[in-house]
Amino acid sequence: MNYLSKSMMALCIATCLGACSQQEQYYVKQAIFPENATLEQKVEIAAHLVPTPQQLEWQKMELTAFLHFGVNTFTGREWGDGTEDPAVFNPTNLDADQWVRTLKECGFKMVILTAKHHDGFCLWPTATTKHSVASSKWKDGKGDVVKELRDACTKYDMKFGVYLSPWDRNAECYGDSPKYNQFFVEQLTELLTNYGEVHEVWFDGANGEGPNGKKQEYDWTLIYKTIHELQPKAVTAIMGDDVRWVGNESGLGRDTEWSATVLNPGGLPSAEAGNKALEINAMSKDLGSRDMLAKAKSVHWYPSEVDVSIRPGWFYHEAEDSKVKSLKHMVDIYYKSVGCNSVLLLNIPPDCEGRISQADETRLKEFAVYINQTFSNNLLKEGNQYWTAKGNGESKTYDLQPDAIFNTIMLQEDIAKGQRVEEFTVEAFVDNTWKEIAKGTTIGYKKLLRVDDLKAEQLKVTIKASRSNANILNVGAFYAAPIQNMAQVNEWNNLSRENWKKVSAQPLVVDLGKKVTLKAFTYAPAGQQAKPSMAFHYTLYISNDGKQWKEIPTTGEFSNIVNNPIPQTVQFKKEETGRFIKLAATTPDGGKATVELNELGVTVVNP
Ligand code: FUL
Repeated sequence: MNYLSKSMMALCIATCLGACSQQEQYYVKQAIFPENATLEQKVEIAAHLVPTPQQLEWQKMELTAFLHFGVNTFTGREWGDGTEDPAVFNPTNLDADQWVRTLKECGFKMVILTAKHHDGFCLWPTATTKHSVASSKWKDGKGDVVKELRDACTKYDMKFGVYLSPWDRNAECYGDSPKYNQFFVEQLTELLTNYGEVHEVWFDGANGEGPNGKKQEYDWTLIYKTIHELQPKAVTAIMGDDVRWVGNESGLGRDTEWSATVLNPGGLPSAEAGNKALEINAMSKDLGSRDMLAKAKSVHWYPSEVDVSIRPGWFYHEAEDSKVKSLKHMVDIYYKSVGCNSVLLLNIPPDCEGRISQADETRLKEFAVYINQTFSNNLLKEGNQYWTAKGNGESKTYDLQPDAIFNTIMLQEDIAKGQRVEEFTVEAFVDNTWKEIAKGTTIGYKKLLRVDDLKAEQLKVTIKASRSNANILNVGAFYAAPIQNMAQVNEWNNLSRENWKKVSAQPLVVDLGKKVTLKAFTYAPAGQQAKPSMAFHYTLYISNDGKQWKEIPTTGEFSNIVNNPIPQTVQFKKEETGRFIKLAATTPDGGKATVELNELGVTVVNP
């Protein structure tokens, strides 16, 4: 059976999911509307469109990681032109174990590597071209980055994906369509046969050859058939037909984000024609409203993936070490991706050594701690009671933990039964009255809403409009601590933290980015809140090279910090010069204290 006839079968699958008295018809992945279907019929079909098991599993991952690595890492470019000498690829200390270990610790569930970017250089020793690691100096041409990553993923039980750029600026046959299709499918076959299970195959849509460049007609039918035969459980992304590009590289999902969308997925000419007729593409604002359903001939489960880099570029460039996104920016991205019915695909590019750089690792860890701390404590009682709501204004009330302050609301639909909610409100019971505190349109897999800090007895969720009954899986209320802007310069820190690097956590060693003359330093517990891991007794050291340390004479104690955790500034007896500082501190109980970069300030001469 060929791939197309298999997918046609998927259309006809009718199932009863969960406990239902009446047989309901569900459509897996796509449904073609009957001719002359009314809008109501189309809406009913869209409401019963469900993901494939692998699309559902993919959505639940929430956090996935991209690794852009290749010749660009060494040339400083973002797009190589294919003329690069393979000898430039020479990581001095490639450590795939460190990549995956770090990502695992930070909550990521899958890693996708640029096995080949637009420059055509292959990170595995392919038989299809000499333009690969086999011609590089790295490991005398005997290395295989894809294998090293695969082995680390197996070790850490991490899902594994490959990015294989359809656009190839090195391959001579690129543009000779049948020849290149064969070449590309051979590359794909190597990747999908020699490296165990592959969970996501990522095909970029970029092609910058321009009007006078080579025009390649891709054989998407053959490409998809190859994937379905070799890795039937993999999802295919972007030019693939399981996972949709959100439409920007800034980390921004839509407030109204439908996974049941009228965008025709994949690269087949029929899909392109369908989208042209609807005048839409992945960047369009509206991909699933009733207006769009009215115009469309079909509806597709094609959920959004938000791809964004932790740095300005996709590849590592040393000059961008100081431009790693701030914690605040990363958390905003989390709310606008995972919190907007999308999966976040965050790019963390390995450096010239072949490691995740210190600056990125530090930020990832801060991000993971923040997300864990925020979402590990649901302040709502019994938020996980399954609720089937009629979309005509039906409400459900939830009790909050007494005295709990919250500022984030989470709503989740049971998307195994489709995405249905079109409009909802959230009210809080404060001072004996119900007050609307949030409202929105779609929910989907997960919706996160920010509200002002609030203490309330109860929350009420109302489903004002829904396509068929809404299936609410989970509701939550959480407290997200305020985040200080790392770059912030204020009265207790006059040296921008943009160029700081955390060299070690315990004791806290900080590279201030340049040699400075210090007059004072400040410890400011985050959120001005006491916690058991905070610093109480300490010794402060200074150094020019991070190796030879000089102790700075101080009182050695943050007095009364537990009862009054406000910023404490320690003036030095005389000015001290250096680039590194080390704070070795113990907690009020005598354990090792943890001080974060944003809890430390310095007062320097001529900042
Ligand atoms: C883009 C590419 O051109 C970038 O280099 C990067 O790979 C990004 C994820 O997709 O379209």
